[in-house]
Amino acid sequence: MVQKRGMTLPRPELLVECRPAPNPRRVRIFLAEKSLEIPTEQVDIMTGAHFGDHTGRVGTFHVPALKLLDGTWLTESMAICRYIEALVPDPCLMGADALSVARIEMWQRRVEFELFSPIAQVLRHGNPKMAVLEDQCPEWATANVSRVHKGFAMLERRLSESPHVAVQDFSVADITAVVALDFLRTIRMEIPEDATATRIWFEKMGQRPSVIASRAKSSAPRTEVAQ
Ligand SMILES: N[C@@H](CCC(=O)N[C@@H](CS)C(=O)NCC(=O)O)C(=O)O
Repeated sequence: MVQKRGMTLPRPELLVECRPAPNPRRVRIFLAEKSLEIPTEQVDIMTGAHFGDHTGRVGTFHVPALKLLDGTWLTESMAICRYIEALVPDPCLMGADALSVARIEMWQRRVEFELFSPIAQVLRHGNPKMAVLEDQCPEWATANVSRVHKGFAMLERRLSESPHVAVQDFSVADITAVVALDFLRTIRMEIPEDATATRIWFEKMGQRPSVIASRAKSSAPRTEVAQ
């Protein structure tokens, strides 16, 4: 148990994840930034394994899911990160004052909606191997390619004026953006050549130990990833 402002908060006990998938990767990076190690359990979503026992115990089929010592299950990557941030405030990744909290939340959501999600939709609706997870609509995959390009432009504008996505320092918004851009390989797209600020930032992010350690093993087949 962790004592916080007079309350006792249950410690994280287990992270259920799927290593090649991008949402669990966001949580892995977050934990590594906090120097926290939590035992993990893998669920292979590409076989549909998550629709069985995992759903039964967690209450949703999604990964990641964090189990706390009191038996509570937390899902939603950002909810998990929010809990970890409260347990381990340093380094601060979700904002230390009202304005930085709001800015980080705003940029995290913008990157999630305008880039991360469109990339995932291209993969989920465009790659036949993803039919295990999705009632596919190929037109939706195509429509999302142009949304990905708009997302690139949004991020480039932002990184041309700011050293990090949300605030001056590294935050959870950078985590969402770096995971999204790394995930481009699954749809065989790349950061545009002329997105100079994004490329410089991405190169720098790629050197962070948390980002390196969170990579799926290189032996993982390119398409065995899901959002
Ligand atoms: N909003 C959730 C999304 C979680 C999510 O979509 N996870 C993917 C893996 S990256 C998943 O569980 N996919 C299984 C499926 O779609 O059946 C979060 O932020 O954690």
